[in-house]
Amino acid sequence: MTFDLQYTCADCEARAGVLTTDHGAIETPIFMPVGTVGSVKAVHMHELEEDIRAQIILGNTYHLYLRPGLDVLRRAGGLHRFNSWERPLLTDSGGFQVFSLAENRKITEEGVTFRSHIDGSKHLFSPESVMDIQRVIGADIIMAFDECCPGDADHDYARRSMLLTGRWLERCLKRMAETEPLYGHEQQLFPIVQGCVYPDLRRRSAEMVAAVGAAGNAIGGLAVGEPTDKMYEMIELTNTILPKDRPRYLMGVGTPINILEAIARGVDMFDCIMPTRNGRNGQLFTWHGTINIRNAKWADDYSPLDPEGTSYVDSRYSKAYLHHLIHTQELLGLQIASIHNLAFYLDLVRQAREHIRQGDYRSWKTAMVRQLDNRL
Ligand code: PRF
Repeated sequence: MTFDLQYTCADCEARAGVLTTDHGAIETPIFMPVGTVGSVKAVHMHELEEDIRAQIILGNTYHLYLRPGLDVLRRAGGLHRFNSWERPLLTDSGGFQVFSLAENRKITEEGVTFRSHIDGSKHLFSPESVMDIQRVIGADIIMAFDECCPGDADHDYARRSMLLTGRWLERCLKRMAETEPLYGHEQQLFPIVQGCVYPDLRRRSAEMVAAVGAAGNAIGGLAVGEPTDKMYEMIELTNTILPKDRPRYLMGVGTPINILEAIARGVDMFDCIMPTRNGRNGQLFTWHGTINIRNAKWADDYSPLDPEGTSYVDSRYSKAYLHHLIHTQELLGLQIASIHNLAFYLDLVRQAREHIRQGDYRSWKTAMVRQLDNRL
């Protein structure tokens, strides 16, 4: 895996590069649609490739381990073959989902025991088992097993949690060194910086992560209830320590504005359920702000969904039609909204990349943030 940094901004930390994996290249900054169980909800691979122009998608270790399970994934030849996505894949480690979804969680030095949110069955995730599971899933980029501590944790809890994540990272690295990819393509482990909103903890965690010399690094534990300004401050601080010549992935963030602000602070990769989940609830993202398509004001608006949108749904369907589909709970409504929002997020990072290349990212970002903040 290589990362070729092509352009850097003179007046902010934004950068544009190319991350090359055995399944192809990713132009950064990039947004990665979330395909939790191996499918991006309501969206076909063909639409992801041709219309949304996604370059990499995400899967979740926690969900894939529970269903379809490792036997099926192994026999299928890994997730790329199982879901027919031939471009790059990234899997999250379960170090977040186990905390947000599983029941009866118990954290020990060894790992986390939990009960499945699906059938109540009991499981243990450890750094070693999570590396083994991610070998079976076979994503190009796999994430370290971490504890994402809540945004309102006190310093003592956050410190102990960050240090545990550090010890788990050592065990992840050891397991990776002892095992081989199963399907002939390279897999790279990205470590995750934690430390909640405490600068001393963030600094220490980032130093531990930087010392690993990984192919890429992630920033976790943000957008979990802390104030937005704190999030930006932690991103800035962390990126003074993480190596400049490796991609930086901000996990689970965020709104279009969050993404533009984080790019200005040196982040290269993003994922978030917001475009798909909010889309299914009728929230549409546009360059002029967000639309709630359920609102009565759209019932009689026959103009195109988004005249500036880049996907075919934007010109083909009207606002009134999508309003109707969402109100009648038609499956097509979920599809149209998801395609629109994902195409918008990919367009957002493509435009960001173009402005970094042109050298006017900072001023463009300031103007866009003002526009994106509207509710239409
Ligand atoms: N850790 C992991 N996955 C994550 C997060 C984290 O901290 C977050 C936090 N925003 C989202 N997804 N492993």
